Amino acid sequence: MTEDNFQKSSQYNRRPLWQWMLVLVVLLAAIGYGLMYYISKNNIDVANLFKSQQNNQQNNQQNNQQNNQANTVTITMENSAFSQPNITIRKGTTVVWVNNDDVLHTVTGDSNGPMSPDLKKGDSYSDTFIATGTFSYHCTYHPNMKGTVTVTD
Ligand SMILES: [Cu+2]
Repeated sequence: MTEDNFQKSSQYNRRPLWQWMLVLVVLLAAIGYGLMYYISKNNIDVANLFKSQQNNQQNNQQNNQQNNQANTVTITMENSAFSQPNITIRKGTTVVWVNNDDVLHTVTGDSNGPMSPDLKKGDSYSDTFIATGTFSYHCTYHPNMKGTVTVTD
């Protein structure tokens, strides 16, 4: 073996390591690129998934708020009239009557149902309806002030 050949041979011997490094770098680059491509491609789905989860949470919150709002109905008494004289509600709903008039009003069930004290301006009276049925009521001071609450399951 000449010196030249030896150098070539040693070069040749060294080369696999360098090649290994190159292969490793190329492999890592390929894996990295593939991974990034995979992530970037899936990221849209992941982002949408996250977004839709957020939307679901927001929807749930909105639904809860709506349910909370739906569980309370406010009826104002203005110009000697009930703002919503006839309402239909689900069992468990709370109805709040608020007197916005300068005169006294009451919420008095015709036979059963709500039975408020005298309500002066700004006063409110609430009743949670746990039994189904139709409850008609009136104001003891103003016989024309009438209303009904229909409670369904
Ligand atoms: Cu009245």
